[in-house]
Amino acid sequence: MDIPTPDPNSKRIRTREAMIQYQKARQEGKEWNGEVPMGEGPLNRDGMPKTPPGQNVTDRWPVLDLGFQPEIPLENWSLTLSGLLDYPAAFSWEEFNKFPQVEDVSDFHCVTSWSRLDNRWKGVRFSDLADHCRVQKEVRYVYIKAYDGYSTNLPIEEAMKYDVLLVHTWEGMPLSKEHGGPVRMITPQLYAWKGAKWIGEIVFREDDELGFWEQRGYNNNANPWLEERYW
Ligand SMILES: Nc1nc2c(c(=O)[nH]1)N[C@H]1C(S)=C(S)[C@@H](COP(=O)(O)O)O[C@H]1N2
Ligand SMILES: [Mo]
Repeated sequence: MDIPTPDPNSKRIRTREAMIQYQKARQEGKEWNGEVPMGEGPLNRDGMPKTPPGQNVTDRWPVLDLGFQPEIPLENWSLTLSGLLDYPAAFSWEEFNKFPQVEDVSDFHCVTSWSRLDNRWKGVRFSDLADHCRVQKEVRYVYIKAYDGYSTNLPIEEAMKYDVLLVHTWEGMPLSKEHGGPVRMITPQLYAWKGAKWIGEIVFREDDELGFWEQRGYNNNANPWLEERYW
C-alpha cells in the first residue's frame, strides 16, 4: 500500500493548526497575536468571527428540505430518546414542554453559503433531555431521525454544547412547518444540516453512522469556520 505524506504547508493543514492554537490560547485566557482564523466581523460568544468564511448574510430565511414537509399534529407528536441510555423514553408534546424552557439568540449557517444571524429561539436544551435519560459512558455519537425520512449524525460532545437546542419557537412565534415545526434541532456552531427539522428520534450510540447528506458527500465534521462543507 502506498501511503502518501500530507503536505504540512498546505492551506488546509495550516488553517487547522492556526485554529487549534487560537482556541487553545483563548481557553487558557492568553493573549493572541496571530490572525483570528477565518471569517469576518466581530467575534461571536465562542470567539469565532460572526460570519464564517464564504458565507453571505441574508435577512430572508430560505427553506431546504427533501421535497416533503410532514404535517405532525401535536397530539401525534413524540420525541424518542433511544440507544445507550439508562432511561430510554418517548416524550409527548406535554412532557417535552415540562423540560426547562431556554431562550437563546444564535446564528444559522447553511452549507449552501447563506447565514442568518441573531435568530431568537425558544426550546429545550439537548443536554437537558440527554441528562434526564442518563447517557451511558460508552456513548460517542448520536444518530438523529426526522419525520420526513431525513437523518443526521454528530459526536456526543457537539450535541451536548450549551447552544444546541430543540426549538419550538422562533422570534416569538411557533416554529412554522416549513422550518421544521413542531420541533427542530439547531447546531449554531456547525452547519445547519446537522440540525434536523421535524425531529423524531435521537439514538445514542457507540459507533458513528452517516446521515442522509453525510452519505452523499457532506463533510462529517461540518465546522463552518474550517469550511468543512463537502468531502
Ligand atoms: N428533517 C430535515 N431536516 C433538515 C433538512 C431536511 O431536508 N430535512 N435540511 C437540512 C439543511 S441542509 C438545512 S440548511 C437546514 C435548513 O433549515 P431551514 O429550511 O429552516 O432553513 O435544515 C436541515 N435539516
Ligand atoms: Mo443546508
